[in-house]
Amino acid sequence: MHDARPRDLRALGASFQVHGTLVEAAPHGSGHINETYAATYDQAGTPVRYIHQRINGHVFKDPARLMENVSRVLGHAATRLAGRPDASRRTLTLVPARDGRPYVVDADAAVWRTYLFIERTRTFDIVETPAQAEAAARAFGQFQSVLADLPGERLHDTIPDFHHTRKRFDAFAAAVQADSCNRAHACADLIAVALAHEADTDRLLAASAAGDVPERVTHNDTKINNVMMDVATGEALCVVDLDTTMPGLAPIDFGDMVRTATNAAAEDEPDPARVVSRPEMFEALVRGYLSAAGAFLRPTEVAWLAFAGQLLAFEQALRFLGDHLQGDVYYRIHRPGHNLERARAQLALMTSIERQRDAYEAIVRSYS
Ligand code: ADP
Ligand code: GN1
Ligand code: MG
Repeated sequence: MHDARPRDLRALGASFQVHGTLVEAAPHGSGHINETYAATYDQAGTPVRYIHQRINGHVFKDPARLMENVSRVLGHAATRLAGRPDASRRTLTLVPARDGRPYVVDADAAVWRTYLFIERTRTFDIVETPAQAEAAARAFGQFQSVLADLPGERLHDTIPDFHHTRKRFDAFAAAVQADSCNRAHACADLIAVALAHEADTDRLLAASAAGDVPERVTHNDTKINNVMMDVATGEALCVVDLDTTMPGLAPIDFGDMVRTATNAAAEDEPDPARVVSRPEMFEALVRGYLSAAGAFLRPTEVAWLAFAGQLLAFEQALRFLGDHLQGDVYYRIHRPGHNLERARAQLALMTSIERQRDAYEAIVRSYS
């Protein structure tokens, strides 16, 4: 659930170890889950920006454990980057609360955190060039590589079964059955397409159960706007949105890159005819990802890269359409029917990738 109440960012900011006085604060980015604000502080005459972010407590049931994960992951990344030029733009940096904790709990029991604002970067909702796709995929691959030797216990599952496609499918089928908002009739065509693809739900899970695709620490939300690109050099500098960084499967991370970076149109493009998966972007993703992850991936994981995008577009369609049927309780929407449009676009994307499967398999083979 998203409420639209005004936030007291001045009081909130004062509870973190931020110097100076708040000059302005405004909503930032296009994420669907958290509330993100860019806030400018006057620090002895210099404007300095921070990100204040309210964690969505409806989606993340245990924000304190989530922050434990994020702190561990960022601590490890910072150790790896120590001494590198521009290190503080290459990873998120948490600003502690006045009491030393990595977050603050507000009067509504919501959890907030603060990051240094990574300046002179931008994110893309639609990738413009293969070089951008390659750079982003390399960054996500490097992120997995850094986390391969994360010390300590297994990370917490911040959302259990987040990419368990069978459970996603079953939840979707239950939402169709319940039809609690009486919306199923008007989207029967999309429901039929989704239900017809049931066989896809178990394929990667079976490979995982068989031991071909091992559990790793993965990002789990490798949407292309979760990587910040350097405005001057085009380099993919920093991976953000670490709320779902937890145990997962490498092909899932690659699949969400394919879903978001190969699409020629927006994730919520209203005209499905404009939604196509671009093979030149797919090839760039394979090149970039394998340049960083090729060293640790097994051939049995690489074998799933061509199918992964189709699977993630399918999973996302189930999630968007399920949310539409349940009355838009999960994703922030900007207009009535928004989740329905998103679902229609994701099913079009799934079909586009499915049609190009042979070509995508050949591309993966040529790099492995
Ligand atoms: P959500 O879970 O809602 O997607 P994100 O953590 O991805 O939230 O943040 C939303 C957007 O805010 C990102 O896509 C990015 O554009 C921007 N952003 C996040 N963290 C920073 C940061 N430290 N510096 C600059 N911009 C950021
Ligand atoms: C959400 O937080 P954001 O907007 O980067 C969602 C992802 C979906 C994505 C679809 C925690 O990502 O799983 O793939 O929307 N995050 C969560 O755009 O559910
Ligand atoms: Mg995000």
